[in-house]
Amino acid sequence: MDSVNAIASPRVDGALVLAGRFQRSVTFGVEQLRQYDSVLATPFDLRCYTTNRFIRSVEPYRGVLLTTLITEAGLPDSVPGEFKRTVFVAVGRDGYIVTFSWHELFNTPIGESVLVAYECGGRALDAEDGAPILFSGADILPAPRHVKRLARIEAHVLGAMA
Ligand SMILES: Nc1nc2c(c(=O)[nH]1)N[C@H]1C(S)=C(S)[C@@H](COP(=O)(O)O)O[C@H]1N2
Ligand SMILES: [Mo]
Repeated sequence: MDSVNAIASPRVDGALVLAGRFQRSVTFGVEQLRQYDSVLATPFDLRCYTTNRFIRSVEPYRGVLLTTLITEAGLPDSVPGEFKRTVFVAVGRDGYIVTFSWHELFNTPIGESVLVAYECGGRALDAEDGAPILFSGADILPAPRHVKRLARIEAHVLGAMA
């Protein structure tokens, strides 16, 4: 579904907040996430980047594309073209952070498999499973950008250093 059922509201526990240099701040609970078109990921092996350790095999995730949520919040547009120098910072409840650029999400195939997942192998994910999970399906080693308990997506518009 395209229309917004996302509510601009104060943070609710377990909800995902998009804030910073978006056109508006938006909060999504799982029920809101489920109202968008969903994407089914392919199964993969979760493997740590730092140690190359195999963690586990993951059944197909179902979720909403991160680009869909970003589009709901609105890319920055106060200066022409600034949306192209935006980076998105994803933050877990524990403070764990990963980054995405506008280019990789909107101008490369990577963005077509970056999901905020709420289901795995046909079963709803709960908080203990790490829901909602942000996951980048095209990464070489998936564990770093497999963020459990995703809490926030921030938009930052970069400028050149003086
Ligand atoms: N919220 C959150 N997600 C995270 C991390 C973290 O510290 N916090 N670590 C990442 C890294 S580096 C690894 S290797 C895996 C570890 O997955 P596991 O906790 O299921 O073993 O989670 C990834 N997702
Ligand atoms: Mo890791």
